[in-house]
Amino acid sequence: MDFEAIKKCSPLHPKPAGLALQYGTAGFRTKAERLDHVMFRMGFLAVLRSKATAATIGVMVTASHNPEEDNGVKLIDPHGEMLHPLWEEYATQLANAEEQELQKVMTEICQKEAVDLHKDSLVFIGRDTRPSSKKLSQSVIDGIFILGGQYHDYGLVTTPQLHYMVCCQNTQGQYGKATLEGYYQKLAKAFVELIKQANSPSSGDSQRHLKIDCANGIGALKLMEMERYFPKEVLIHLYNDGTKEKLNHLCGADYVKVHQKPPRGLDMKPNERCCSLDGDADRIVYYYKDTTDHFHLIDGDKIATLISIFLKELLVKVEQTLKMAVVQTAYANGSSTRYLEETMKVPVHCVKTGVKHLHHKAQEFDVGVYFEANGHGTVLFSKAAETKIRQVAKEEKDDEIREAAKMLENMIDLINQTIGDAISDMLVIEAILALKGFTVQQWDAIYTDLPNRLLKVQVADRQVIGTTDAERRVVAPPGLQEKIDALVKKYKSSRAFVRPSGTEDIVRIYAEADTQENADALAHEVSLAVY
Ligand code: 16G
Ligand code: ZN
Repeated sequence: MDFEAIKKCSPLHPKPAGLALQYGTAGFRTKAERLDHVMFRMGFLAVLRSKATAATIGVMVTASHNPEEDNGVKLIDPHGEMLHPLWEEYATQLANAEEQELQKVMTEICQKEAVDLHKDSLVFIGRDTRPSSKKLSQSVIDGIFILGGQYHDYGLVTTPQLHYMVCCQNTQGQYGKATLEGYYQKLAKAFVELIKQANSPSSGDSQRHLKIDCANGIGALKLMEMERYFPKEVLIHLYNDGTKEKLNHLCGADYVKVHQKPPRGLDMKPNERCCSLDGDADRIVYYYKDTTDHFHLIDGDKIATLISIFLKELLVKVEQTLKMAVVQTAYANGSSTRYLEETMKVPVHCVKTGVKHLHHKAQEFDVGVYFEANGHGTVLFSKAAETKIRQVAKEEKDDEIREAAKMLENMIDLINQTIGDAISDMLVIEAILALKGFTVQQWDAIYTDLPNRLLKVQVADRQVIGTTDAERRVVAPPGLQEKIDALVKKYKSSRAFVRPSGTEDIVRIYAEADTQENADALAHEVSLAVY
């Protein structure tokens, strides 16, 4: 490592005095103007990680659904998954090291991880549409350059697209081609094949319309690029495309989910199917309003349910021994868990918030469907399941079974298995709705959500709250869980939990009950207990 060069360049990306940041659930996130040194240093870390794994590593510059003034960065591991927890630690140490400590911290990482500095390295870089992202990604490149690493800058891409590129590159093209063209072609081919298997849409209209709120972000650009690959049966209409308004401002998947109301900038007629992406297009929620102007949100739980129904019907025909499960977090609506377990007889597992926990658990099954209620999710197919499905699709003599296997095969190709992907999920959902002849109302009616409320409170130190049982119970401070238990008992069909946020300096409160008034009241009472 050329420490002289590092010493010379590092002051060009100075760390603001006293600033300490943490690599959180989805990397570093804060105001963009505080992140230049972090970006530069993540360039270093990506090179070291690439050498340590002898694989290509990704660096994505984005702050997802956060305000336009924020930014963030996260590293992507070789199979397109989130960064290894040990390296999250290193990332924090490196980001917070004072100038004169940099050499020591880097040497320690190299020693602990036995990094061979003579090895080659390759880093893929991507960024969202924030005004600050271009300059910040240039700082990542500066860091890579100083360590003599190779890089490829994909420029403007969605987060899931960069995860996809990293996975393609490290599997020597087995997962697909590591280009945007390759991504669009793979998804479009699978989507067109699936749509072909659908009978004409139940509405009688030969075209299916979908209105998309793009959160004024990257999703709009990428959907425009992809549109020419779509079959003519599907017509998408883009709103909040970033040409007029600010990123994530009063729109996007997070806004719609949290406020349970439509985004600004999308004119919605009764019973029209609409959806919202978030700022880096890794989340999606659907919604519509009925003829009485009542807003219906179809969140990640209902997406998971729709996908599970579809997959289960096919798996029963193709190969009954394949084990399917759904992975959720504590935020999953109680009605969804109940429907999946009791009506569908699908095992459901609850894990801690954050994609890496869901992804990890879903890997245990032949078919692991995971979704957070906020709309982030995907489906993972084990190697064994994929091999079996492809074999049946090719060799099976019975037409019905072979057709079912072919649908599953196309689903495998259509879903982005590296991470939740709003564009890929949207195509999966559109295909399933078309294949099942479902309207958005029929989908919504699968089960009725329990009324719920999400609140956040500011406390002196959110880390004093310790949780267990996949964040559903608190173990600290003493007495808090007993208070919550007593409050929950006051309401029918109720449930409540609190957890420290992994992305903001706040504590989140979630409550569910038989009526909206009760859910609101319970959430409020729990928030008072937290203070
Ligand atoms: C991050 C997570 C998301 C999670 C959210 C929770 C990833 C890629 N993203 O955005 O999955 O739902 O954090 O935020 O893991 P919170 O801890 O502030 O509630
Ligand atoms: Zn996101």
